[in-house]
Amino acid sequence: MNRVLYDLAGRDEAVRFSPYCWRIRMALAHKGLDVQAVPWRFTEKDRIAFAGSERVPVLVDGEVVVTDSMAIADYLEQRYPQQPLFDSPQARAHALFIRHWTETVLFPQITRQIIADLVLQLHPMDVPYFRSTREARLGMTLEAFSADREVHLPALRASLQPLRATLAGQAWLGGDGPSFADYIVFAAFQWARCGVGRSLLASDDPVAEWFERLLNRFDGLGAAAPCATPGPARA
Ligand SMILES: N[C@@H](CCC(=O)N[C@@H](CS)C(=O)NCC(=O)O)C(=O)O
Repeated sequence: MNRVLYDLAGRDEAVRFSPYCWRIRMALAHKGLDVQAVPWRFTEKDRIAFAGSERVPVLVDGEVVVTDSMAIADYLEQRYPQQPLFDSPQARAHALFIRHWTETVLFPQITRQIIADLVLQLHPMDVPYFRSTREARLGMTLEAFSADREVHLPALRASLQPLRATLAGQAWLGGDGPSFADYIVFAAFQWARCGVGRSLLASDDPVAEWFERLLNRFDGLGAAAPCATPGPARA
């Protein structure tokens, strides 16, 4: 069956960094499903208009079109019940907490760390759109928002304590094996790793060891993904 994922790309179309799309790349691999991850840029709204969405991920699975990472995970779970992403209704409910923690606690801190570098990696056609929408949201320039990022890095790392404490007692957020909750948090760090070529984790942090294990899952899907090299992107 023809399965396509519209996947956010940088100036270099091989560099894929969306924290929402990475959840789905991992979820598809978890279920052993192949996908063609086609590059999409922020301003190519017309290319996904058929899906009624202005955002990616958009999954086209044969005749079925699904948007929104959580809805895609639910669809995959129902359509391909093998190798569950959630295991139980409770696990799905807990994954929702992880999703909101990731999006409301982690994302803003990661944004501060990476956004001024990320804009350098975008396709030139995306830059004015990205800058104007994000600067309006932040109320300042990307550079001003990121200026004292080093000062804020310890707070980001400290905020990972719930994750660190959980992983001290079990190998994965999902318990004995990774679940969609693991992929949600993994994808947030893959955003920084692929988008700007930086790890935000201290090398001696057990969270870094967990991240490494996820990078190496599925024949190294995450580890093999092309990443931006810090600094302005080459054409
Ligand atoms: N709630 C959505 C959010 C998806 C989302 O925001 N995707 C970003 C890429 S990381 C996007 O497509 N943004 C388009 C834009 O900002 O115009 C999900 O979970 O899939």
